[in-house]
Amino acid sequence: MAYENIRLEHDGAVATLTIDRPKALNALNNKTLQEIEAAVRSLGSDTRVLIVTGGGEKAFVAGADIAEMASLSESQAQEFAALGHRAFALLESLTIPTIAAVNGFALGGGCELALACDFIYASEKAQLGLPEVGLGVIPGFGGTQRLTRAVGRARAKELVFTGARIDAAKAKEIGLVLEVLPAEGLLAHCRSVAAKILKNGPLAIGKAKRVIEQGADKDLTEANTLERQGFAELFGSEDQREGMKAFLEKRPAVFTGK
Ligand code: DAK
Repeated sequence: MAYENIRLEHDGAVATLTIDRPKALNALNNKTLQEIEAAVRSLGSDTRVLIVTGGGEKAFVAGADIAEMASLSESQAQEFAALGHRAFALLESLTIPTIAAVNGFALGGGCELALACDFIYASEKAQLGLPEVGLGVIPGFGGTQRLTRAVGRARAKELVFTGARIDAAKAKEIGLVLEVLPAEGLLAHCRSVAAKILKNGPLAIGKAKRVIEQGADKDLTEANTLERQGFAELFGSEDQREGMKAFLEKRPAVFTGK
């Protein structure tokens, strides 16, 4: 499929989704959100890791498109919100690992897009923040909730109430990003992490992702029950048999995701 505002590239089992509208610092307008939704929906079972990044030199995504939002009618705003929620929920529901490569401004909806991924690596140039209150609104693509889960209530409130932009080093200090890389090494780092992931059993990774996500909002007993069920469900899979057989035969496992 031909896209206007994004690129979806496949390199073996790793797909890279680039939000690519540099003239507007990759801001999310209606068309871009539609394309993100279509791209995520198009991923087949041959894709096992998704990297999300921004096109151009300056931005990951500078937020929802303010110029487009400013003139929305109430019903258009509802459609825009529903589309955004659909696209973000779809991204978050992927069973494969998703890595945000934040290469510049990740503000508002852009920061929320990164937060909807499993984890974030940032370039030294990255600036992250949720400036929505300065526009008279609050984050609307899950930012208040996901940021709070990522960095805790007080930090999340500080960032949301002040609308402050923080640099990559500060974002790492508070646990919002995992690592800070030189700009030219950011994607290579994400790909090297993807390569490590690809050596492991895809069914097990999908299951681990599910129990981590579902368990995070439960008490420990209930969460551990989920883990136990997930562990047991993997027995009988070809991946489980192959993983353990390969270990005993002292060779690398060849996983099929079955
Ligand atoms: N929207 C539209 N255009 C944008 C943009 C944005 N968010 N950010 C930048 N641009 C455009 C600029 O207007 C400019 O366009 P031209 O003037 O060249 O035509 C071009 O990108 C380059 O930007 P600047 O000239 O401003 O570049 P600077 O380096 O000087 O500044 C900046 C970079 C990132 C600091 C600055 O552009 C900036 O402050 N941008 C806005 C950042 C922001 O406030 N982002 C949050 C947007 S609000 C919802 C769900 C979610 C949301 C809303 C509703 N519902 C569920 C209902 C989310 C809201 C947001 O994300």
